[in-house]
Amino acid sequence: MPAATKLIPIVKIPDPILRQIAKPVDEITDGVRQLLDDMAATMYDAPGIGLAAPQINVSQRLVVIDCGKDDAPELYKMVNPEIIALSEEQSVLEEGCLSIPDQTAEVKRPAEVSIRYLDETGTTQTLTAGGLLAACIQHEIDHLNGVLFIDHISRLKRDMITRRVMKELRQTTAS
Ligand code: GNR
Ligand code: NI
Repeated sequence: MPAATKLIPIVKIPDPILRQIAKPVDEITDGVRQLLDDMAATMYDAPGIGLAAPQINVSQRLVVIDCGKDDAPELYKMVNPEIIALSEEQSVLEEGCLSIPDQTAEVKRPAEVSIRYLDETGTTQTLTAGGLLAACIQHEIDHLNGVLFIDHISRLKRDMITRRVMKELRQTTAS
């Protein structure tokens, strides 16, 4: 019988785990499936439309995404996702990140992406996406490579966002 899901605290910048390259998962065990379910519960609770394992302090190549509507959820659980194609066409979307609380910026990325990944049964899946799902997939795979959305914007905007988050952090941890 599967264990109940649990909510896991989300790691924020400047935690160094967010800058590490996450390790490929070599066997999809019940523990991995439990982690994916806990990640989904944590993502919905936040709420967010995606979550990568480094954000819950696990340096493994696991991602959950749901860009569906509230009344039509569309949950993807991905193990070892890999980009296999990116469109020439770019598009700009407003992004946020649960690890960079309360900050957003416009990010330009390829408009369409194709990926390959293993689902929770170990079956290889391929997926081609555009729109918000394409941006979210690229944002989550970036997390597995230690990359954050602020790395895709100007240094001025990045420094502004980083400074705001650090200030908030100081104020909420002040003794
Ligand atoms: O909740 C999230 N919203 C979002 C909006 C645009 C592009 C990407 C995202 S992912 C983000 C959740 C998160 O931090 N995932 O890593
Ligand atoms: Ni993020």
